[in-house]
Amino acid sequence: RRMAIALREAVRLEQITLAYQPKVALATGRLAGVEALARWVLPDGTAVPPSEFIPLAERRGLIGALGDSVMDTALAQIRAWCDDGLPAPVVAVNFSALQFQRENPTQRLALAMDRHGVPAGLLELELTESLLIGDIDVVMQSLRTFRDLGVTLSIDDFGTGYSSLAYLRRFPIQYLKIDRQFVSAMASDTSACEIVRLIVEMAHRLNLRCIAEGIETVAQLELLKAMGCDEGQGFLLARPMPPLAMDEVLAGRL
Ligand code: G
Ligand code: G
Ligand code: NA
Ligand code: MN
Repeated sequence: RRMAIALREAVRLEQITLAYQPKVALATGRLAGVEALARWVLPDGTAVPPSEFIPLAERRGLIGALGDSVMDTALAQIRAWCDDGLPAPVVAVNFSALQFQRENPTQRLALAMDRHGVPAGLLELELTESLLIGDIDVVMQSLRTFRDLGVTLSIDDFGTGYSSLAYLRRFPIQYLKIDRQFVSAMASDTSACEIVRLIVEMAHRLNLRCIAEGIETVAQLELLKAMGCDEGQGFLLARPMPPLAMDEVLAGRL
């Protein structure tokens, strides 16, 4: 309860910041994009993990305001990279299912992109399986509008939950993120390895790109390359980093 009040205050004071984690094209090793990850550091220096404050925000009706703040920060960052002459990467923002239940989620996003002068091609939304809760038609309409705007849509944590395959058929997505649990197990567990192989193959047959998240070892990386997985993300490749460190990565890429 006290946490909820503190979180509301932190959102209002714009104390929720973003860290950026690179996504790497596995065939070339080049930067393919970044994921924006929300960070909350209390005045006493304690970092509250997003795995705590995102669900808290969802329970307490704060995810709308938090989501707006995250989006605004991400778009301002893209603008700043462009203004600084850096090669702005596609930025993937996590988008909670509850954000679809608000009034006009698509118009809200379109206005925010306009306000920052950010082209939709530089924005990606990472969606989770919980998307299927609530009114499917409303979600579907929003997804189509996002697509029409030119925003990339991806399914996060693919393979977990209960309806992943239904998503592929019904939603206009471009990108699958293979859940970390399969990636971490793949070098030691044959079935995890075969599941990853099948997801990669299925993604390609459906004309989707795929990315493996949570890559921590060279063995995992080599297996994923051999399978033809398009992109990778994980501590082995790069950790989430503050904006200034990301500036340096982008500058080095010039
Ligand atoms: O940043 P990791 O370091 O701990 O993130 C933990 C979880 O929080 C992940 O599932 C991630 O998708 C989610 N998350 C991080 N930032 C955001 C955000 O801005 N919005 C939403 N909805 N989820 C986020
Ligand atoms: O659910 P989502 O995929 O958005 O989660 C992103 C989370 O995964 C972030 O908390 C990020 O810090 C974390 N993460 C990124 N790379 C790795 C990794 O290689 N290993 C582990 N354990 N977590 C990672
Ligand atoms: Na994510
Ligand atoms: Mn994920």
